[in-house]
Amino acid sequence: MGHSAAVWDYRAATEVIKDWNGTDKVVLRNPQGASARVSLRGGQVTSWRNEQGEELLFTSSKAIFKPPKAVRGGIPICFPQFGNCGSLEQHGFARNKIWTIEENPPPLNPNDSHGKSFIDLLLKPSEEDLKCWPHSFEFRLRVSLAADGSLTLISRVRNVNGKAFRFSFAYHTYLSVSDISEVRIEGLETLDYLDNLCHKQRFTEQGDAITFESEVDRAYLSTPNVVAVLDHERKRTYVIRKEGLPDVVVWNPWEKKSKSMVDFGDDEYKQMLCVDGAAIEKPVTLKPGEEWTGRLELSVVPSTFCSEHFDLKSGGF
Ligand code: TA6
Repeated sequence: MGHSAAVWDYRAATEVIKDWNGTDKVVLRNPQGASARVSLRGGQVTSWRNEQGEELLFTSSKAIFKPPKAVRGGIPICFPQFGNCGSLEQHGFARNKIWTIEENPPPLNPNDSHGKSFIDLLLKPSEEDLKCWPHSFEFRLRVSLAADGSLTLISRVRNVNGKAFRFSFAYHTYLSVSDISEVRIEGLETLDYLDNLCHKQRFTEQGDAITFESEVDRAYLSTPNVVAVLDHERKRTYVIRKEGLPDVVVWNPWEKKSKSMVDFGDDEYKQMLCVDGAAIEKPVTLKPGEEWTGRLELSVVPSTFCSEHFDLKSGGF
């Protein structure tokens, strides 16, 4: 009789620790050795490592881990406002709030838990928040790590208010790359974008894949649900799948802007690229009792595998 494979206890693979400044942080692990870390400060994923222990997300060596400054790296959550397009602080307040762990959230699709290590976080507005954004909401965030090492973030925003409200949103994803000049993005060709370096003027992306040789700060509109970021030097491709997030923000501060940011190293722009699943152009409107879901799945495949087998249009292998 064959030996039964030891069953991996996913609950045990979810551990809550305190980080160096006393903030609770959740560590997720999978049987193959991959891991992810989620800080309760901002519900921010601060680390995502593959089976070899290699860090897949960028965090600046100059990142400031003291509130109110948001941590420069990982995946900050921009809510209820993206950027400075509104009356709130840049990128909203959610990334600066302490979230709580929710033991029994309303159920998700069983596939979102089966064979995954996961944690459920909850954010509700404080009295202070309601003064600057007078809308009662419940923001549920599930972060999960699958057996294949892929990382999924599922945001559910419920309007528990008496009247409708609108918000914009982004998963501000700092990808770690080998050399920005060796990176290309596939899936955004020929799409319109709002250029944040040109007063949000609207342009249409020319040619084929996007490459980088200067500062880029754009919101691509009505994008496909799958985008690929190819890092040639590392022979690695980030596959970004998303739902409920029609836009994609692409940001690299390049040299000059890097020097102007206190929490960013002068040359660090060479090792990072932000590619954010977002809902910006058409803010999400929720009537009382309604709920919005924004889903982001990040996976990594060897570039060779990707170009031979991956069809962006179908989003499948
Ligand atoms: O995502 C692009 C962007 O809005 C840029 O304009 C840049 O400001 C970046 O976000 C970082 O914002 P932060 O508030 O984290 O400094």
